[in-house]
Amino acid sequence: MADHTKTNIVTLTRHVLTGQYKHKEATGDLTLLLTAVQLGCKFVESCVRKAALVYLTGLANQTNIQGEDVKKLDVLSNEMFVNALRSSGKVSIMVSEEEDNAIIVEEGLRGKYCVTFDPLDGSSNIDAGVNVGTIFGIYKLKNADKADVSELLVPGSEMVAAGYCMYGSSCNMVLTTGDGVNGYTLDTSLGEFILTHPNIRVPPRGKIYSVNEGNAAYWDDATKHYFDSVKFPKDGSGRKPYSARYVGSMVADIHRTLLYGGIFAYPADRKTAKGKLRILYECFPMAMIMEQAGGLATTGKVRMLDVVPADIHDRSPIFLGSAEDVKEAEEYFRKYD
Ligand code: AHM
Ligand code: MG
Repeated sequence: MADHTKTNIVTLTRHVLTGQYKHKEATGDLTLLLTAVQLGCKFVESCVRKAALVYLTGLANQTNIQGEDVKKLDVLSNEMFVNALRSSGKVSIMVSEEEDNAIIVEEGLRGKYCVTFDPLDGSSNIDAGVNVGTIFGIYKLKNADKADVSELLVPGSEMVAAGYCMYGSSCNMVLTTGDGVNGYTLDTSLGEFILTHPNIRVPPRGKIYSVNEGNAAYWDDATKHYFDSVKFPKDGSGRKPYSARYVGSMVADIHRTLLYGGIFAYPADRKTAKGKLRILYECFPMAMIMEQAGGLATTGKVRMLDVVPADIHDRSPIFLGSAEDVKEAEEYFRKYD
């Protein structure tokens, strides 16, 4: 419930607009684009809350209680984002985890931005009520007339904004427009994201590691020795073993890492040469957020945001979180390369 005694609340839209006023050349287009992103997130939030009730979970083509076909939640979420972004008039190209090809917006509705997104990341967790999320990255087109997908095959450092929304015990949006990281919580009675976590900074070192340890049999030496080092600190090092936490939903694992510190990783292994996570709508946005919050993100060997994806669904190994923890992981890759 909204606190109706407070009359000067800072909404996400107000906050982003205030930031834009600092730039004389700002047109407000990014704010309008973010309004479309917010709408998509509010829609997904409302669907996730109702999922079990209206049989949105499980397989597509199920019928609901009225006998109507019900779309799977990730299909529905994708359609919502595509429609909201297209009709904003601010986007020319979209890349979604749910679509094999990039979506090129028809002429007349095109704007100067490209958006990459995973509308419902961690969707395999939905049936168990575990946190899921939406992840997005935003780029400014260099050549707005052409709307060429090659504009997205560039280093992640070219992004102008990135964020995620976590659908958990509350609905939290975390956003960076390249000037730090802020967190907003959805006030469902107002239907607005309210600034609740201004200027998030990831602690320089954490006490938690987060990785799917079920893949350990396939890890390379660097990955194996690094995680051994956090679990079995050397005698006399004065360090304690780290705690393990792994939700299996990237948004939830990153959100915890951002607030509490530590390291999250999805490494490459002998089964998956490039790891599992997709560069454009999983690795890059999270890497930008982590760096903007004072943390680091690496493939193990190079800065994540320096990677150039080979195609729109390309994957990369990733280690990100507290700066000191990530630097340590990189040392193991230098040592065992
Ligand atoms: P998805 O996009 O198919 O949902 O997969 C991405 C998810 C991430 O949220 C999470 O970090 C990872 O897959 C977990 O994978 P695993 O089950 O292999 O540990
Ligand atoms: Mg995903």
